[in-house]
Amino acid sequence: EGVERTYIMVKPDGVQRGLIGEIISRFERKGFALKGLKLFQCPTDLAEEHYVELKEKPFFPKLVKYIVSGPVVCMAWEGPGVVASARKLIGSTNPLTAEPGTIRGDLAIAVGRNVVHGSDSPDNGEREIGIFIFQTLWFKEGELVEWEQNNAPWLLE
Ligand code: YYY
Ligand code: MG
Repeated sequence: EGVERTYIMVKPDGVQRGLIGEIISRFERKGFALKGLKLFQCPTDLAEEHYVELKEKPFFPKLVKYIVSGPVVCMAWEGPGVVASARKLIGSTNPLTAEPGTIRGDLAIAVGRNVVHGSDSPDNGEREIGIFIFQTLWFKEGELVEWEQNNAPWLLE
């Protein structure tokens, strides 16, 4: 059993607006460990599977169209409590009510253009990263890197 992991994604608007570095930097500076990273053009079936829990929502078709509208940056981040902490760094779903200091609060104005995704539970973190044997989602076998950053003793007691 490993430490907690979350799936973070710079959405197409974040990529187009030149915010990739800014968004990665928020998680990097916090001290979490990057275990996977790629620029990726998401196909429709994968976007639908990623957001399967929202399938019945009226905004679902529009959401899927948005996610496949351009490349995204897929990331797996690891660390203690990383799922909930990343959600805090990201801010609430609607950027207009997201707190200043959060990614969405600082960088976006529309719920349908909220620049970044973060898993909402550790189970969804694993589901979205895609480590399950009979299911892959955003990452395939071999795409995650097993490594220890040498700053760990300066971040973890
Ligand atoms: O986890 P989070 O991204 O903060 O929100 P979700 O409730 O999971 O919805 C996923 C995604 O759907 C959201 O980031 C924007 C979009 N969306 C929307 O377009 N309109 C809504 N009323 C709610 C969500
Ligand atoms: Mg969500």
